[in-house]
Amino acid sequence: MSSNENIFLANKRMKRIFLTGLVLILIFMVSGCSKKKYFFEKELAFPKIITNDQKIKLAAYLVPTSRQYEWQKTEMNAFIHFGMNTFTNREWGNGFEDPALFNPTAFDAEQWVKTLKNAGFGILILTAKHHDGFCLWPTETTTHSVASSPWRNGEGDVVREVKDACDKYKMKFGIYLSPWDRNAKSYGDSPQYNALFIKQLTELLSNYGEIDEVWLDGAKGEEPLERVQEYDWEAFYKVIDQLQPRAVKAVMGNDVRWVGNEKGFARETEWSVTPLQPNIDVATIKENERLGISPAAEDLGSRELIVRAKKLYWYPAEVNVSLRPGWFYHPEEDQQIKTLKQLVDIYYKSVGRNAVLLLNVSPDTRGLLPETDVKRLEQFGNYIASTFDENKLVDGKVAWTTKQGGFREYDLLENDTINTIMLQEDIKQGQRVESFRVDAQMGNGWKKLGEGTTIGYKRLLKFNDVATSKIRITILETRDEANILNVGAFYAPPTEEYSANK
Ligand code: FUL
Repeated sequence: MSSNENIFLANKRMKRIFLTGLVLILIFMVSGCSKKKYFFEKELAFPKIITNDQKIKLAAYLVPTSRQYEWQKTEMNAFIHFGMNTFTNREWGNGFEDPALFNPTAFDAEQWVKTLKNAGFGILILTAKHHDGFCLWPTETTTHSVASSPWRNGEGDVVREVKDACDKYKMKFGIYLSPWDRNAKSYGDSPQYNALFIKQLTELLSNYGEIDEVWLDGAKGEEPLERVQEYDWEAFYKVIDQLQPRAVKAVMGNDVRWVGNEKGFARETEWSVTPLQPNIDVATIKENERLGISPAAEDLGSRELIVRAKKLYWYPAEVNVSLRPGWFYHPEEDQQIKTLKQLVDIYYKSVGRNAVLLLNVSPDTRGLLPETDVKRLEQFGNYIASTFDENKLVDGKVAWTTKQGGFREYDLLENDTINTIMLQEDIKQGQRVESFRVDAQMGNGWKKLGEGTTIGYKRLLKFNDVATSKIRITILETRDEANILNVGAFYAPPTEEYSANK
């Protein structure tokens, strides 16, 4: 071994000893020996010498970055799939489509944005480029774009019009830019295509103002061997972080995680604290394999998993699901729009399970959201707003902290019928609650309304209608002192009745 190598190893050892010491000091601080609280933002590497209990305790001190927190607060976002596939009636184009096919007859981005904003959606994410490679903005990287289409005589820019409408109606904006590109000639020549992709990202993230989310899709279909592409994720991340430091990077990005299905449901137990990371390099792929985890895994955050992990991340779930069976518009699906009942169920199982809902809508060949879809979105937005606008509890917003087993009672404003309880943890102090229980006072005693596992940013518990004047929330298990931020009681009317009356 050369003396250089010796110095290198000694430095490495010193660094490890130093980091271990640092983490141990932090453990000491979070163990209650210090009044001041310390948190780990976004990621946390465990030192080698640490007990299982200490690992669980540290997991309770992992918190979101401010952009992750802002994103979580949006609760409901909208996806828009619009592009070449809208005109070819396909879900996945092959990249050989003639740009002349792209010609919406009554394109109106304001109609999309007004509808979505009124329905309560926070960010609008547009498919700037899908797998077929057709770009909805006049890019310098390819002629396969709106600039070669007859729409607005080749002078149009869908991204610009949607972003302008978002600014006008105060909606946040995000982009979906598919890494898989079936049109780009350079696809498969890795450095060359990566440079093209970076140029596309740069155009979109430099020329359209504030961008709040960049959706990096993981789909990569079968391609001939000479077109197998190695993406340079690290470089993509750098461009996004530099140009739009407030944007979250989703799915193949490391700020927001794909929930693992496209049905609209998060898990009953949904942890934002997890060892999972997107499969962007060999080391990450190996670590995910060692732990046996993937976005669709049943368990992403249990104590058993944490004990086996080397690192943990704040990596919250996003639930993407479409209002129609497909992502793009297909006339034959006009009768298959999700019912209000299905949408409300999705809301309870996404927003109500510590995830953010990303509901997709599909403008048609006119460039408009079909009237039936607009009506359904209106109905859904009104249902959610009217159900959750009025909290029936006195002092629901008074924050409290408790150890395992602690509880708090809440009076209702008046004796009233309820069927939903909403709970929120203060995730700025971590996600900690592992199980809770809700009871209602009935006569002289208490009746159990239900129980659940994780809370996180928001948890909704649904039960049969009950008339009561007092409820009790008990924190059964928690990884450290639980910080409850907000509790609500609501009455959600039957969706059938609601649909008939509105
Ligand atoms: C997937 C894509 O392959 C679908 O076409 C769609 O865009 C969906 C949201 O993501 O990975």
